[in-house]
Amino acid sequence: ARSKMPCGRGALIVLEGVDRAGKTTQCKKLVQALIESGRPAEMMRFPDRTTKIGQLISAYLEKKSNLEDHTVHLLFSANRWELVPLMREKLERGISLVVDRYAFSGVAFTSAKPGFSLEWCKIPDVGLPKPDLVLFLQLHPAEAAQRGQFGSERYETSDFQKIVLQRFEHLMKDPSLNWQVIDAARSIEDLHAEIKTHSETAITMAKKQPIGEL
Ligand code: T5A
Ligand code: NA
Repeated sequence: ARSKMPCGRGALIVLEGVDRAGKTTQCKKLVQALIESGRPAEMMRFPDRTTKIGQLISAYLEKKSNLEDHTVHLLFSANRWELVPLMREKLERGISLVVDRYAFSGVAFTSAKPGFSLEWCKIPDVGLPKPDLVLFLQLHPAEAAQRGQFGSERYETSDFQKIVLQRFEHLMKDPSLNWQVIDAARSIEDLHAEIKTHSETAITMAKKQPIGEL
């Protein structure tokens, strides 16, 4: 019988960063490059706006609906949990997942609101598959501003984004996670080269280890 995991499991690679740091651009390029080099890979993004929960979140972000702050935090987490069976299945089949935002965005954004502690914000995501690599695309707010005006979605104000960045900087101190900070002020190609190198290392390492938990 054929082995279920002929070449080991895939790696869970997460891209995080402030708005307009280039996460989506880099996720797409990374998946393409990994596939071209013979490493099976797929992209995912959170929030995944296509599910029923994702549609509630999308309406909230578009300001078409209002949701209580704790409630929307739990919906963002539920949106990750509902994808966990699919994520595990793909990882176990040897497919690496390149994920555009994950639990760290969840914690950074909600804890930037008044009255929310980092500790409370982390709890709903405890037990999610643990990323093998978290790439943080670091971009100064002034540089981000040069990439166009803020959109009309919720959270797209520079004051809020500054607090979000502080929360991310705190999360990056967690030594149990493999954070790599990438200077996102450089060209798309320069960023891509660095991201690809880190990802190839993570994919090699992940083959020898079980999937961890947050
Ligand atoms: N959220 C999310 C929560 O509150 N809780 C949660 O749990 C989660 C998961 C989702 C919102 O929800 C919040 C966070 C967010 O507020 P989204 O749909 O992920 O938002 O956000 P988007 O608006 O799609 O993405 P961003 O604004 O964050 O942008 P990206 O993906 O970082 O950047 P990208 O690649 O789209 O590029 C932005 C622009 O810059 C250019 C691109 O061409 C594009 O025009 N660019 C560059 N320009 C110069 N140099 C480079 N190196 C460049 N790279 C890209
Ligand atoms: Na994006």
